[in-house]
Amino acid sequence: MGASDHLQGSIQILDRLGTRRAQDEAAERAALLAGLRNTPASLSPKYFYDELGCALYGAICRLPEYYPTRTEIALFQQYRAEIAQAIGSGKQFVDLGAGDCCKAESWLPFLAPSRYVAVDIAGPEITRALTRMAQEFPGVPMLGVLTDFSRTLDLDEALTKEPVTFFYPGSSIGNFTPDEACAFLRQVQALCAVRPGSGLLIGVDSKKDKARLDAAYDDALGVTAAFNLNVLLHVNRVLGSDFDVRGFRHRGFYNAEAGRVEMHLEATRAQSVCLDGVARPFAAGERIHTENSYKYLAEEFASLLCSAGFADLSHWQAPGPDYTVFYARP
Ligand code: AVJ
Repeated sequence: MGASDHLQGSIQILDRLGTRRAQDEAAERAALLAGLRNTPASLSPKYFYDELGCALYGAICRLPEYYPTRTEIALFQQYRAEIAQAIGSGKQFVDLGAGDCCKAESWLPFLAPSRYVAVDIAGPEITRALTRMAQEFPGVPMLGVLTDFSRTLDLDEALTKEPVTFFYPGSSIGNFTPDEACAFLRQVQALCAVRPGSGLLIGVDSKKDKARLDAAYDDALGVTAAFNLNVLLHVNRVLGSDFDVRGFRHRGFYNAEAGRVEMHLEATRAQSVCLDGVARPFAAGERIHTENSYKYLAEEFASLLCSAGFADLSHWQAPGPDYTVFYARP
């Protein structure tokens, strides 16, 4: 354990982010700056998840227009026993992007895992959530891993040699391009392959009617707009920049040709932002691309899983089909 790792009752937190940030904070900052100076400007959706961003994402999941979360919850409820039987019990349960751990919470009684490993980029949220989980499941050892797995999933040393169930719900895989998603799934497959009895439980949102996707990412209450705009407040803290939130507006829409929802922040007027001492002018209407959320037909995602080396697939689908849950084994 490093200096920043600490014990909290039966909970252990591995702060990979602290270690990593200390090592290449400059590289992270440089990548963020480079994206913002680019034309078109862009930034990584990982910057959404500061404290306020996590709360706003929780609110998005309760919006009438944002169907993915409740559709996935309904699928899990309907097929819980069947899915649990396919997975088996007593394995390590690794929650990728665990957030508030609410989705995993409903699985633990059915999977009786040997340990629960919550992986996330948001430190305060995961620490709070694991404290709650430890009280609810006193017999299950809890490990929190603070890390950014968008590039590499270096979990090998955090895992034991026992079989592992990876849990990647919410269609978060959609934040990767299909090529990146394939590379990420290959890493999961490799961790599974050396631990016989392992697999991946993953939820994937489907391509569908543009009007429904547009509404899901541009809701009437403006919660998604606040979630998107909040990234500027986070970036200001990270970079010491002076983005004016009122100088930008939210855009969220389905790009059917690209098979993805896109979110952008659009300058409402010409303005200049000071980025690391250098002015970055924005023309009126110029956009910062903040997120892609790729959507997959079940057959498209099945072939992506196969390209990543998963050979044994089971799936469960919500009517529409709006959403698919896969259990994939090497
Ligand atoms: C957390 C990546 C699954 O893409 O639907 C919600 C994030 N962005 N509304 C998604 C999000 C805007 C969400 N994921």
